[in-house]
Amino acid sequence: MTTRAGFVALIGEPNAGKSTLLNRMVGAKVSIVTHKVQTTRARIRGVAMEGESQIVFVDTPGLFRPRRRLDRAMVAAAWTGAADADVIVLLIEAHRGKTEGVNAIIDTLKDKAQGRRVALAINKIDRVEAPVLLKLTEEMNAAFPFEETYLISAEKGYGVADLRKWLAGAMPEGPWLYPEDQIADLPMRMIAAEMTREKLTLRLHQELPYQLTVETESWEERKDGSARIDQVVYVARDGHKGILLGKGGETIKAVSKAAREELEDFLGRKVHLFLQVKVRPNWLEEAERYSEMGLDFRDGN
Ligand SMILES: Nc1nc2c(ncn2[C@@H]2O[C@H](COP(=O)(O)OP(=O)(O)OP(=O)(O)O)[C@@H](O)[C@H]2O)c(=O)[nH]1
Ligand SMILES: [Mg+2]
Repeated sequence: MTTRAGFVALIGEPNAGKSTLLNRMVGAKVSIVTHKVQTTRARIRGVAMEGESQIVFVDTPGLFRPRRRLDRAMVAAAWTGAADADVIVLLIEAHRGKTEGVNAIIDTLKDKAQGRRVALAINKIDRVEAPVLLKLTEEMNAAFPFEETYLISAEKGYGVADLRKWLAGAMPEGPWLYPEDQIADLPMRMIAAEMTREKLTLRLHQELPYQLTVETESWEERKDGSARIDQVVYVARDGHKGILLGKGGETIKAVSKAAREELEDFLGRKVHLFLQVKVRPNWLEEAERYSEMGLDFRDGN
């Protein structure tokens, strides 16, 4: 039996649907998804099996022009993910087409993709008519020599099986990298923190989701089979703490309930989740916050 195994980096602009695609490929929600840009902050790996191939998908933060240290560290993490991969899949949005942001990514790809196989996935095809796709496929392939182009809807599942089959064949021969039944390569405490950050991002407006971070402080297994999880939400300002708590604490309560329900689903058992909000004016400049997120602090320089 010839087994294959390798890494596939999913790159693209923020909101392209990278995390949605990773989750679909893996068959479980291991990477958080929101309708807002810059949801994913670090490289998140999900493992999928296809025949004798093991495909390790690497979800990456969206590529954009970074302003803050955190943004720079995120963008650096995305390009490192691409550099380490056997195959790179560039995701773009069908309805937005070949944007300035996509052009900038293609320019960098020309430098960084040397010798690596690169495929294009035009995502969200459920949002456009067929002729748009034809034109976009031509335009994109004129700009970069993609080995393959797939038209997909990560959300609805269209075209995903074909992409997966091609990727399986494109993986180098070699032993599997993870046990066959493993789907993610992320500590549970971090998945749990991400779930809470997703619920916060969905509920809070404007800049606030970008000004906070969530960390799991302790995880205690209880005799009755349940888990007690304590998390801290770091915010930069007093005012943000007030908004997060909401009137009579109703916002944080709702977030906590939604996160707990998802965690219970994921773990298949009861969870007691406790959230504490701490004001930490300088958290965006603290190395420890970055390592907790799985980012390299120095990349932000
Ligand atoms: N209509 C449609 N929406 C999609 C599709 N795939 C993803 N979405 C939506 O697009 C939004 C962004 O999806 P994500 O998976 O979070 O995108 P991302 O590329 O990981 O974004 P960042 O982590 O911010 O870089 C979410 O609201 C998804 O539900 C699709 O095929 N069709
Ligand atoms: Mg994402």
